[in-house]
Amino acid sequence: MDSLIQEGWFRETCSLWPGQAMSLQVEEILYQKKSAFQDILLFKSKTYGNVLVLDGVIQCTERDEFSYQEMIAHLPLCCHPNPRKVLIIGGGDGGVLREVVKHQSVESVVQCEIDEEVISVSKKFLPSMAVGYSSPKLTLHVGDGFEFMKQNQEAFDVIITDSSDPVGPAESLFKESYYQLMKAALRENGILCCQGECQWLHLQLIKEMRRFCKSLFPVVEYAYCTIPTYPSGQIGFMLCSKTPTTNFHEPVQELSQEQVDKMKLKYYNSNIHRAAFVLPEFARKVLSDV
Ligand code: SPM
Repeated sequence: MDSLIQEGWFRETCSLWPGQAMSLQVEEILYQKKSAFQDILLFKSKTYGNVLVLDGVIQCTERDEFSYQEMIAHLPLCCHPNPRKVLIIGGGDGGVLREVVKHQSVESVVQCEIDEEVISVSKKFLPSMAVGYSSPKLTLHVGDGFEFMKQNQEAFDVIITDSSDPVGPAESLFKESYYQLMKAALRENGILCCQGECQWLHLQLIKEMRRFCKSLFPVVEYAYCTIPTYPSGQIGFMLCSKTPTTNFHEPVQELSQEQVDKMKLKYYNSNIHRAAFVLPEFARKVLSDV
């Protein structure tokens, strides 16, 4: 892990984005340890606040995390007519949970995170994200998402998978068998939203995921948001619905400006929801083939 930081700069390299690297200037290393599942690094950066890194890859920074966390939560929740029971797989920093519990209709949330160590460092060093852990709506399950879903069929209105990338522990979360499990764990009119990688870097992976999702669900869409500290400045979301009439482009719950302000949203609003599904031509062409 030491080689990740050299001459005061953290550098993020990975085989998933060959030939490019994101660097952040480090002020102080706050935590560095190998858990049972992964290498965990938490450092204070010069301009992006505290930064969580798992296996050498940036998961969130205090400065820009809100775009990803708000979008992965509110895109599916605002497309479901009455989301009451939500399952979050992963998301150990707590940011997605923080967003999900803002919805009044949501009565209960189960968060299933495999690495307890990520939860505890986030509570200590990322309090603005981990704030969700204090919600009375939450049941926290430390364990494997696959096993949890096998035992909880037709139980959830919305499932959100906030995972790391498809190398190492999260690889299986980008496979058809995982989506089959989510389908079985969703209620009849359920919706899912998963970390869906970046159109600039992983278009073929996204295409393959879209292909198998379409064999499982009547409605499948890909959306994206901007975020400076993920590779190429963007990340996407795979959304699937069990209801053929779902139109992901048009939120069924339109948020008024008053609601946006009350929910303290900094990225999501109903217009950015609509815009998130409009793809640049190079991606639209490849994905519309499927
Ligand atoms: N709650 C925040 C956890 C972040 N989960 C997604 C992390 C993805 C990091 N890599 C992005 C690479 C995009 N190609």
